[in-house]
Amino acid sequence: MTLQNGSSDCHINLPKIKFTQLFIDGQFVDAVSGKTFETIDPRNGEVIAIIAEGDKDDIDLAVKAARHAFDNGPWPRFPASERRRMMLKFADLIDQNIEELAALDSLDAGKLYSIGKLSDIPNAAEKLRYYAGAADKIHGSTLKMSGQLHGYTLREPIGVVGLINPWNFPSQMFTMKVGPALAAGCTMVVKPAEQTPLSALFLAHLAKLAGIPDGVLNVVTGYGYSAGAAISSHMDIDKVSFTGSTVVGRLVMQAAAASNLKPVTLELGGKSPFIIFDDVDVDKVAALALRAIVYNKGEKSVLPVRAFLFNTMRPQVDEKQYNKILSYIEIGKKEGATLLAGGKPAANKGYYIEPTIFTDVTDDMTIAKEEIFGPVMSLMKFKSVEEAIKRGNATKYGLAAGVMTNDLNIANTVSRSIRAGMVWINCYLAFSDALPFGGCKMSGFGREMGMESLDSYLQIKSVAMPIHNSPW
Ligand code: TXE
Repeated sequence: MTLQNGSSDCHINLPKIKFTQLFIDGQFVDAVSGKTFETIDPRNGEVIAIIAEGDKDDIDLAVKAARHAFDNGPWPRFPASERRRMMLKFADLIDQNIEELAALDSLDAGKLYSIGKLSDIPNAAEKLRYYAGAADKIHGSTLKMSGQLHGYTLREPIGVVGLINPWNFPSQMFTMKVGPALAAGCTMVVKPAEQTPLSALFLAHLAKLAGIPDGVLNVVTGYGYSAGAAISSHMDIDKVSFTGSTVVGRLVMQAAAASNLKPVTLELGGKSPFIIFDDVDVDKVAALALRAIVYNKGEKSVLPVRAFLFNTMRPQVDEKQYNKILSYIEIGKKEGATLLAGGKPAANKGYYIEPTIFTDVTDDMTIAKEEIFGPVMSLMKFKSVEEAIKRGNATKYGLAAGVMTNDLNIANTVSRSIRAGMVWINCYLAFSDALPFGGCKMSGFGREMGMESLDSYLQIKSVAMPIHNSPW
């Protein structure tokens, strides 16, 4: 069999789906309720596989396993070099299974197989390597105290963590959260998005092959309102890292506060401005904007949705997302924006939408304010640096921004004035595992990637003691 409808995907072999059950305490098991759900191929709306539908009872079991592994198991007690060794092995196993993982994400999320093979999956392995390298470099400080005392800090794993992921980068988001959690010595329960459960289960299998002890990494597939909510409200989970919509991020934070006051990291939606000044090469900007807006089919919160142009077509992840994007396009037309290109379904089956550009978009229009999360871009004109900054900031979100100019003063002024967690100057979508990523305002708080993410899985313990061995 071959994958259908995808330009570069036409001749890849469909992988046999090996793992469809929950992964708890090192075993693949059915949901306690016995319930299942279908995972759908967005190219054609057909069922790929039937997956175990975990809910609160399964989260309880997974947390119990993770708690036991944290309190009694070897993972947090290993020399850090041992954690590093297993994480590196896990990364090597990802590389060895690159084709299967790329095919699973391509099937489940409608991603381009070739991009998965060249970028998503190697990057997923690299994230583990980055944090594996940090595992044995976690240390506190020694401090001088007053009197005959000295103090020092220990940086200890925060405990059992809940990791809730969206569907746009299934394998990469998995290791982006699992990597720092493993390096810190935490144990965890991962809930992948219901649209894309396949690669998470396969990755859990690879973690076991790498020697990561049972109970350290558990994966519960299922829906957000049940399995996801059970994570954020769990009394025995010590931290939640969530990536997804702003609406759900708020629910996660409320549940975390109402239960055991667990800290949360929220990486939410965005409405990123791409500010282009007239001193730059127009062809270069068009090429960059084209690459940026079709990147991952517009399913990326940092995309420069208030600016420029396009190409390669991929399906949106599911019918809900597809209908949502089409309804935003209708709203844009009704509110008076001019449809310059696209705007329609791009195939008679599957969830394909034409890359779409609006002009004559004003700041008060819905398409200028709300995150569409699809290949839709609005072009807006400005007359001064001040106006560009003011309008760039006229959004409730603050995830990312871009500025194109050859004037260093303007580049520095804009990058410092835009309220966003990430600013690209004369480039776009330039990422590094070392560069912390996350937002401000309603794009959330806390950072993924970089040492900042590792810090969020550690807590500081201060210890004080007399310098001489005598009671103080
Ligand atoms: O997100 P949801 P969806 C944004 C983007 C997009 C929107 C919708 O704006 O249009 O999210 O995507 C789980 N308690 N981003 O529908 O619903 C859910 O099962 C706990 C931005 O996928 O937020 C899934 O695992 N968890 C983003 C995860 O949360 C719950 C990337 C995300 O689902 C839950 C993707 C609940 N009550 C989407 N309800 C980025 N920043 O890159 C759902 N979930």
